[in-house]
Amino acid sequence: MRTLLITGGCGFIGSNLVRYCLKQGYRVINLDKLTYAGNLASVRDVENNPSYNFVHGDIADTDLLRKILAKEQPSGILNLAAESHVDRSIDAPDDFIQTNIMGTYRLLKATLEYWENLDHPAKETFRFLHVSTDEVFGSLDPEGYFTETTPYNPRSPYSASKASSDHLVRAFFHTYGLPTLITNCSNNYGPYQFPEKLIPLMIISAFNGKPLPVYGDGSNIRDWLYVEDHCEALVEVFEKGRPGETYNIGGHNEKTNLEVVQALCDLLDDLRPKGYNASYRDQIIFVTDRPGHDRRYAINAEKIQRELGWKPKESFETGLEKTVKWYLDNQWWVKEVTQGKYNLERLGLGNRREGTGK
Ligand code: NAD
Ligand code: TDX
Repeated sequence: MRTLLITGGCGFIGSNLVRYCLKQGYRVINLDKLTYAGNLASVRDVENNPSYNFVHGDIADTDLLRKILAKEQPSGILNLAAESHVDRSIDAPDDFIQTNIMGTYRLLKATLEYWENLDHPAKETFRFLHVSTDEVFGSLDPEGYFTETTPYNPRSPYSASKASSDHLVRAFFHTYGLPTLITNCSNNYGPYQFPEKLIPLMIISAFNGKPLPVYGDGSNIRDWLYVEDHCEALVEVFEKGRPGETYNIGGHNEKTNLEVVQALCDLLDDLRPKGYNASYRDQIIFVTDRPGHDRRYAINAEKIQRELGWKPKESFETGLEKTVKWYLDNQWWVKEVTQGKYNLERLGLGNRREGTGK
């Protein structure tokens, strides 16, 4: 049984990936710092699985990393640990610099030390997969797509920190020969996403009779991918990708934010009708735009389809319906992960910048 070290496995994509890898027959070590976005509730269903082990810790803790690697002898690392919310990076960039840049660097350094001392054939088959975002490429006009050769042009503290980490990963491949892979993925949605992000925030706010705040005029475009499709793509890249390469992952689902929010309202109107001709759409309001709001993201995912045969299974309609039903059925989870941490308030106006910068 091959062992994987997954970092950030108590977050949204990480917890879905932990479940997926266990189903694929891997042994999984989950290293997570349990920030506001990381919750043991998201992996409760696997905590007693004998092939699963949780370690509470930081990817920037070199001593801890050395101990985990020496003890668990993983045949690969999938790095998902990160600060991931653009709005929070506007208010308080420090944690983004610390975890996304310094954390990735320390993880790379400890991994290199471990990999250099591996014997044949473990050394040849070892892989370090760094999970990144399409936001490193910047913002698109109405035409065109991000490809793997699109120049980096990050525009938020979040995307700049992710871009830096991608560069470090590539540097470790070219300089030291560490067998790395990078994936750049579009917006994910699905179960276990922290309710600060657009789709869960709108579902939960709608259901609780709160306003649905659409930034600007709602015409910004995102390319949506169901999280389980992303997990499948990550394992394909991990198992079959060529070291040193980058793979774009996308859902071929470009939607304006207003279209997404309206689709959610229509699903809720069917699943939990308000009655008397009222619609959840009545709760939509337009609010001050996000500072530096990227206009459009859209992924060209031909490379991963051509080379690895991956394409998404879920359509936006089927994925969104599954997601809405999941949030309606799992309100215990929402309560548990938000309690004392987040009250669905507006973030990222940049008017309460925090952090010491030290
Ligand atoms: P998330 O915020 O839901 O989860 C991040 C997890 O990392 C949490 O469990 C948190 O506790 C953990 N973590 C944070 N700092 C840590 C540290 N220093 N050490 C160990 N653990 C730490 O994020 P997500 O949406 O699941 O994203 C996962 C990864 O995928 C990120 O790298 C993100 O940049 C990338 N990504 C996300 C999306 C998306 O739409 N959500 C799209 C493309 C790429
Ligand atoms: O209340 C809101 N109203 C609104 O109009 C929120 C929270 C968001 N938005 C808009 C902003 C974006 O155009 O919706 C869009 C999606 O916003 P987020 O869910 O914050 O995601 P985004 O900023 O696009 O970034 C996401 O996708 C790429 C993830 O958070 C990143 O981690 C990932 O890298």
